[in-house]
Amino acid sequence: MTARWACTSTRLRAGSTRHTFRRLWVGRGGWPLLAALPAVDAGREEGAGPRQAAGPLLLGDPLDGVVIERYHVPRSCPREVQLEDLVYYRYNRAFEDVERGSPARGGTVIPPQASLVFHVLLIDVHNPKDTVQLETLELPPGCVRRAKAGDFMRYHYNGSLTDGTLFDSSYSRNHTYNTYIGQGYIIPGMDQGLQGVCIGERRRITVPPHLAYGENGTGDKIPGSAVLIFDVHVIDFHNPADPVEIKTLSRPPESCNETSKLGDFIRYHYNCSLLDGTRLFSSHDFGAPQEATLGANKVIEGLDTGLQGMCVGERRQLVVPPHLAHGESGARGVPGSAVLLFEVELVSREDGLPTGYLFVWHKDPPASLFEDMDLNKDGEVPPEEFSSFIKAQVNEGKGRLMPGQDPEKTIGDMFQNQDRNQDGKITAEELKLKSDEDQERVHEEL
Ligand SMILES: [Ca+2]
Ligand SMILES: [Ca+2]
Repeated sequence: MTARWACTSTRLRAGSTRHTFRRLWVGRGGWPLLAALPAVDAGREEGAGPRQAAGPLLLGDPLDGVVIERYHVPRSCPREVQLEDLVYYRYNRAFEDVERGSPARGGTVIPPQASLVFHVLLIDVHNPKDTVQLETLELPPGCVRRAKAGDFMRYHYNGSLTDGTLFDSSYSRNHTYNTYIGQGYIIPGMDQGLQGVCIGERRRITVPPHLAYGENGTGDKIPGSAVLIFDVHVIDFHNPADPVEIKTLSRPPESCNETSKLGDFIRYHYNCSLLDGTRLFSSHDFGAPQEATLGANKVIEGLDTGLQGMCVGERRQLVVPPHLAHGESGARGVPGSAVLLFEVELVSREDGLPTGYLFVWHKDPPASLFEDMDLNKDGEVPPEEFSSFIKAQVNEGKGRLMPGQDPEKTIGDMFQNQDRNQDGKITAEELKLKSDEDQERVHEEL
């Protein structure tokens, strides 16, 4: 028969022996409640459940005539004493004078026919057969993903003993605890207890000693055979195999023919936060969209991926795991191993140029390139002539400059590249197209 130790106040007066009266306290709580003894609430009378568990502890069977009153039960009572449990308790004992019927405390000699009154405070209870107990304290709405073995988790926790003594807290260190779960890096009870949590969930995990620090305990704060209670707040978790998670929030009404791709120069707005809602960065703080060339290692890998395939005007939500963001060490304002949440909006998109190119022709370059550049036909091309020529090509739609940089700077860089002896002018011998240079280099290598 299963012992039934309900988590409510219980007063038991059983049997025919009128003078036998016992008080047993069950549940978990603190000493001061003993002072409440005289104020037993007889109105909370319940069934005869406690006797099965009380017998082996204090009195032995049979229990006929034992009166048990539960005069305090803690609000949270996840674990009730059952047969074969190992219990830790404190007690006070008093006598009841049978003849006079009035309690007499103290003394070491137990008179004949005395009734014994025990006030019992249960400190701890566990059973080698116990498993981890889970209690969800808060579950965020819309949880679709639950943690599994092999996930890497960041969480805060308060760890306490069953009497409420706090033995450890991540909050005191002002830093989440970060670990893989289900792989033996933490005590088995936590490895088990953290599985199945949602991001943002608050969960109470009660760990029996054989899944924690066993009979010996650890340090000076966790005694032997202690049941541990962890109140956990999961900040985020991810798996090292996670890709960027992409969710389109809205698309422009008209369909777009071209979407963003590697090499494109794009402008985009973004808001970046942690999964617990902590706001980190926003392009709106700078009053202008962020600019980037996709695939040019200018943004984190997760954005390089998550910003591809977008129509101009599209809005997306991106969940970026740390191995595609700022990694284990984090960055300024970004905690190590943090999962990042982005909301991005593509503002504009232009085809980029091949790597290393500052300017490309849309068709073949003019056959008489140097002559075309040398506007006054004196055999030399100074910066002014060069700049006028390139701008004319762009204006006539014959070629285009590298996007995302001040055109004057780009043209200046092009001039520097061509003026090989750095005398401030380009000669016919100096002028070379990059495609020809690349061609020559390939030949040399061959
Ligand atoms: Ca000239
Ligand atoms: Ca020169």
